[in-house]
Amino acid sequence: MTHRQRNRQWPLVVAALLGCALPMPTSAQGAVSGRVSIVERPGASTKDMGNTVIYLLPADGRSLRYGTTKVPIAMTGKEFTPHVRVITPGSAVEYPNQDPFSHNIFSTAAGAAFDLGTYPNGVSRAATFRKPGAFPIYCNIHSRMSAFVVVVPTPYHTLAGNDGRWSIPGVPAGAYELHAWHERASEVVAKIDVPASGLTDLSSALDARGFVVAAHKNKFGKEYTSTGKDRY
Ligand SMILES: [Cu+2]
Repeated sequence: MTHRQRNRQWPLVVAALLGCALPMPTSAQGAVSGRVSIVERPGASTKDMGNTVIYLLPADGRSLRYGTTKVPIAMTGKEFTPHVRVITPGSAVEYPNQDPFSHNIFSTAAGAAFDLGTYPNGVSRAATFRKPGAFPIYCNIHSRMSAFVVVVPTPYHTLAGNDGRWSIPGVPAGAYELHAWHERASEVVAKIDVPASGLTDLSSALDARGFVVAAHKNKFGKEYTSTGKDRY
């Protein structure tokens, strides 16, 4: 260990002794954080807060640089896990089949259509998303399986926690649009000015009172039949 490396560890030691957490390392970029809530129908409670996507876009419409990733959405127990992924254009989502029976993952969404075919346990296939948007993902065998891949052209994105809290680190100072997306609500957008020190305690409220569950078609654009051996 060099002298320089040892010195860097001192703040960690001090933090451990004091029993406190160190702030994230920052330059001229701060964290932007807040809390989202969902307005539900009377008597209903929110159980899917963690499926809320939060992202920032420059208010002046300029393009941002971002990297690409490959992330999984597993099929397990006839469900997609996690239910929502947020990625950047050019990123891929792979769908490992962890069920003891086959699935056929597809999307017919404009700008993101794909069909991975039918494949069994232990196999994983992937599809790349090129365009921004919120794309529903389905299984052609099990009509109740659904997921969303939300593609945003910004590195400043995150999912809210189950308590609605979210934080996006390393946001350069500037004017942004703060977007909050949830599958059961219309997207909410607010203008924010982020100083170099970051911004906290932002709040967004999504309105899910108008949401109705709508049946979707299979990959052929037809109704699902209930004659399959894996039917519900
Ligand atoms: Cu399936």
